[in-house]
Amino acid sequence: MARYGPAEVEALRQQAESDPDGFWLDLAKRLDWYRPPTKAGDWSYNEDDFHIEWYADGQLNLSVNCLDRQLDARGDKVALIFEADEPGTGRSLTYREIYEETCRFANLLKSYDIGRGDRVMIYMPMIPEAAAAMLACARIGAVHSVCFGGFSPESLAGRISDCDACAVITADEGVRGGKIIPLKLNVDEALKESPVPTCIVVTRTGNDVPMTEGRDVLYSAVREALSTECEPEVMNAEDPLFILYTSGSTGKPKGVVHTTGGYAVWAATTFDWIFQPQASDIFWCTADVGWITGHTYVVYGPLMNGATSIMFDGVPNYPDFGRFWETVDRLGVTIFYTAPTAIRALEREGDDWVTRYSRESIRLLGTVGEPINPDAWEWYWRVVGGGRVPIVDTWWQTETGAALISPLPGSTPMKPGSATQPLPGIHAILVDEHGKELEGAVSGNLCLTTSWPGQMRTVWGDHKRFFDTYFTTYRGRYFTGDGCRRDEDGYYWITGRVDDVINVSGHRVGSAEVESSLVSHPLVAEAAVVGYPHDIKGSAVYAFVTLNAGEEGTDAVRQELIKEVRHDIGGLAAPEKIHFTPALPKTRSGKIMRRILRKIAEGATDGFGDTSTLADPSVVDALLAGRQ
Ligand code: 6R9
Repeated sequence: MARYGPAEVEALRQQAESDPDGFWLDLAKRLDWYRPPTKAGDWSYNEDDFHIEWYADGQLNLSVNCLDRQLDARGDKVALIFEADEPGTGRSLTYREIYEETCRFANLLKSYDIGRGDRVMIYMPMIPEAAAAMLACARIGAVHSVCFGGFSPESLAGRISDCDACAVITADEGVRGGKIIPLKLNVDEALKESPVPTCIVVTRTGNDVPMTEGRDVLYSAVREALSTECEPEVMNAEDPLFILYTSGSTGKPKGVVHTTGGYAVWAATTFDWIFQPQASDIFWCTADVGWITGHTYVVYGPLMNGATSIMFDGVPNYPDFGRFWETVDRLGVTIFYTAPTAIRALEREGDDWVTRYSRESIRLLGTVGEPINPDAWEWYWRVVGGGRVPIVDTWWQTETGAALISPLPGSTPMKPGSATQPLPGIHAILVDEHGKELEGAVSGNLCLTTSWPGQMRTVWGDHKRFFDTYFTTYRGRYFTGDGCRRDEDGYYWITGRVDDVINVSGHRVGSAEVESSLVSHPLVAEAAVVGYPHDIKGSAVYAFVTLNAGEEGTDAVRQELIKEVRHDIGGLAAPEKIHFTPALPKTRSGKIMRRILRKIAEGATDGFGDTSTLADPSVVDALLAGRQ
């Protein structure tokens, strides 16, 4: 039975409205505090008084809430199941084991004099040591920043220097889809550009990797000697917990900062509300810890709730397209949470890959990362879920820390393709381009009018950028960057990004970043990048490129440019299409008219709207002629 049935959810909603402080303080009671907070939120989105704080007088340690706190009741319960790339070759760690591993890691960090407020970069595969590394940072008050293993050395270096990390934790190599990922070699390359004094290397494959004397330490060589106890630091609720870099519509990736107390409360609460974990659940969120979904719903949310969480280090199509469902049966997965892009990719391969497995253990399905088209939703519901289990479509962002719009299974009726309604305490509105709030069934830009505990607190090193990015488009409101439709039942249907962020397979790619990578190539004069609809990826990267005079846009140049983007950012940002054009459509003031580029990328041949402000309207014809 649902713990949050319609009556309980209604009671939460009512309390959130009638007694917000009491509501938020009650949520904080699910954690262990050294000093319980007496204050809930204290915030203002206005420029003259801009600040966001939650539970400011509370003190806690997040690793204690994930680990120590669980030891008495469930020390021998499995906390993490490592599901390795090669099916059946993983291992499990109990709460006591991950506690001890975390303490060892924490002691190792401390031996290098790493402590409160220091930044530690984590560049690892999805192995339990990645979680231990994160939790170890939380234990000693260091701020972790996880960089997804698919990002290039260049991207890693940029992050290391932006947050001035004092150490990197990595693995010798990763293994995904049967292929080796040279993590340590990548780190070595990154460290040439952005050196750090300490690099800890965890063994994953055991293959030889170069080690730099005095800087690199092999974890397996020192592990035994490290104590399995480590006194946790007493952290203030507003002390930073982690930095996670994410792409925005301008410039380099932003270091999104989350703090300890508010993030912990919101991650723990939403995991409980949305997944309603039972003691015997085996929870599988397929995300990598390099993304916010991995932080909140692979590591912190499940562990704070004493759940068993799977860390999946593979891909959906290895060794074959049945991987997810074979694993579900083998591990007895009860809750399965993945991205629409994976669902679409699997749907295309046919039902047989799914139906040859029983999947009878599954009681709840979830999606996250991008809008799910009703067709894919239906397939997920009918074929994967056998038409018998609810689907939670959870809308949220790196910036929001945890889910904000989502059904609560058992009390929110579902509609295929809709993330349904804001969670209790969350105030979502739609505004027009002038910021006027729109009522009723309508489409607009999605904003939040009030703060919530899991809200990001700043952009690392650039507080002004935080304010400018999120609070100036519509004064006094947090703007999500998403477009959204609300229907007559008050349900929200996210339509996707309305800014220059491209959501590729549920991962954010900034147009500006790809453009700056392209123009760094010596042959390129100018580039403009937009997203266009893609069957599997949701959106894909479409690059319009103007080469230097006299250069020819050959296939070889195309390959060169793709290589450049892979090198500068990583494979996921690589353009799917490169369209060479003698010129880009610009206004007389020199602004690129992306609206036109988006239309062309979508395949339109007319209907470009008003092109009279273009400096040279004939550019559009040239663009159409140059389409591949
Ligand atoms: C958690 C995460 C955030 C962007 C967000 C939106 C899109 C996420 C969604 C969704 C429709 C959902 N998004 N969940 N769109 N329905 N259920 O994905 O964070 O990587 O920061 O991306 O993803 O466009 O603004 P992040």
